[in-house]
Amino acid sequence: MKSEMIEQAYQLAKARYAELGIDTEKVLKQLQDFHLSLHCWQADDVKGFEVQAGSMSGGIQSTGNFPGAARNIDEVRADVLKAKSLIPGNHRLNLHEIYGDFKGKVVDRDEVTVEHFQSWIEWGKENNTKLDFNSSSFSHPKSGSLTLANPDKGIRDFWIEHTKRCRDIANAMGEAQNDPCIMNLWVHDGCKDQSVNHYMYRHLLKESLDEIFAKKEPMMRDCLEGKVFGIGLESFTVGSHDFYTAYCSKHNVIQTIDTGHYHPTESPADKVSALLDFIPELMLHVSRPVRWDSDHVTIMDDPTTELFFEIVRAGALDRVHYGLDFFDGSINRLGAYVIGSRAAQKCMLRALLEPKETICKYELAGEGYKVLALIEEEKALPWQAVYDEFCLRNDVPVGQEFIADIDKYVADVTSKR
Ligand code: RNT
Ligand code: ZN
Repeated sequence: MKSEMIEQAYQLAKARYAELGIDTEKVLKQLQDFHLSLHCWQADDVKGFEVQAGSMSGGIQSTGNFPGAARNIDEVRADVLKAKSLIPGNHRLNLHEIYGDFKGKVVDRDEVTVEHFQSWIEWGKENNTKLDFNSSSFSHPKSGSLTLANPDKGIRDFWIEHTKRCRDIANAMGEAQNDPCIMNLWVHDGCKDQSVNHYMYRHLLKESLDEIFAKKEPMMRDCLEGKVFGIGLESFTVGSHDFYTAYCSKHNVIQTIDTGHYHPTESPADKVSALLDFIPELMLHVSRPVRWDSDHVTIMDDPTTELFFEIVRAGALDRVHYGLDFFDGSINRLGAYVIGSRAAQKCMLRALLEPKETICKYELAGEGYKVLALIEEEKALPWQAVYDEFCLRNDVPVGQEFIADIDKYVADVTSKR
C-alpha cells in the first residue's frame, strides 16, 4: 500500500475524530504504550520443551495438525520474533514453566529453578522483550484431575513446591528486567462426574494458595485464573470464578479474566467494572471460545470489543495486563499470532477513540437515544485509517500485507521443519 494513501486517509480520519473531540495523535501515543503479553504456547500447540513430556492433559486441548509447528526452543524464539516484527508496538512474552531451557535433561516440575530460564532472561534483554510467567500443572503424570487441591498430601506438596519455585523464577525475571513479571496461576482441578467433597477440595486449594503466597516476592505479581470447566472435568471445577473472586478480593491478588472461561451467554466484559473496586489489577487472557473454551484465534468480535471498551470506560488502562491465550493448531501459527494480536490492538484502538465524554454527558442528562446514536456511529468511524497509520509509523506491514511476509517465512523457514 502506498504510504501517501495511508497518510491521506489518516488525515481525513483525524479531522473526522476531531469533530467529535477526539485527538487521534494522543490516541496513537496511548496505543504505542499498550503492550500485549504474547503467549509462547501458540507456537507449538502448548507442548513445551520437557524431555520427559507426555501427551496433553489437564482439561485443555489444541486441535489441528498444521505443518510447521516449532519443535524446540530456537524455533519458538525465531517464530515469536517473526511475529513481533509483524505486530506494531513492543510486546511482552508470556512463558509457561514447561518452556524452560532444560538442555536435554529431565527436570521435574518440583526441581525447576531460575537457571532453566537464564537463557530466556538473556534473550528477553537482547530482544527488548519483557517476560511474564505461568506455573504449569497440566500434561504431567501427577496432574490427574487434582493438583493443588489433591487430598493426597504428597501430590499436593509436589504442586505447591512447583508453584513456589515458579514464583521465585518470576521474581528473578522481574528483577532482571526491572519491571514486575506477571505470573498467572491456573490449575485444572476438578471432577469429571458427580462428586461430594466440594468444600474439602476448595478448602485444600485455599490452604495451598495461602502457603504458596506466604513468601513476599517484590518483583513479581500473582494472578489467579478460574474457569467454568475443563474437558474431562465437566462436572465440578475447584477453582471456579466465585472461589477466585473471593480469594483475590480478600488477599489483594490480581484476577485473570480468560474470555473463554465463562458460560456462553455471560459477558467477560461485564466483570471489569464489577471487580475493579475489590482487586488490585486485572490480567486478561484474550481468546475466542467457539461453543466451548476452544481457544480459537482472537478476532475483533463483539465480546472482545466490549471488553476493551469497558476497560477504557472505567479509566483502568493502567490496571490491566493484556495477555493472549489462544492456541489453534489448524492454521499457520505465525498467522494466528499476528491476526490475534492485531485484533486485540484494534479493539483497544476503537475503545480509545470512543467519544466517551460526550456519551457520558448524554447518559447523565437522560438522553438515551443520543447515547445509542453515538455508540452506533462509532462502529463505522474511520478507526481503520488510524490503525493503518499506527502500522506505518511502526514500520510494520499495513493491512493484509503481512500475508506476503508470512508466506515468505513459510517458504524459507517453517516448510523445512
Ligand atoms: C486453560 C487456561 C490457561 C491455559 C494456559 C496454557 O483453560 O486458559 O490459561 O490456556 O495457561
Ligand atoms: Zn487462560
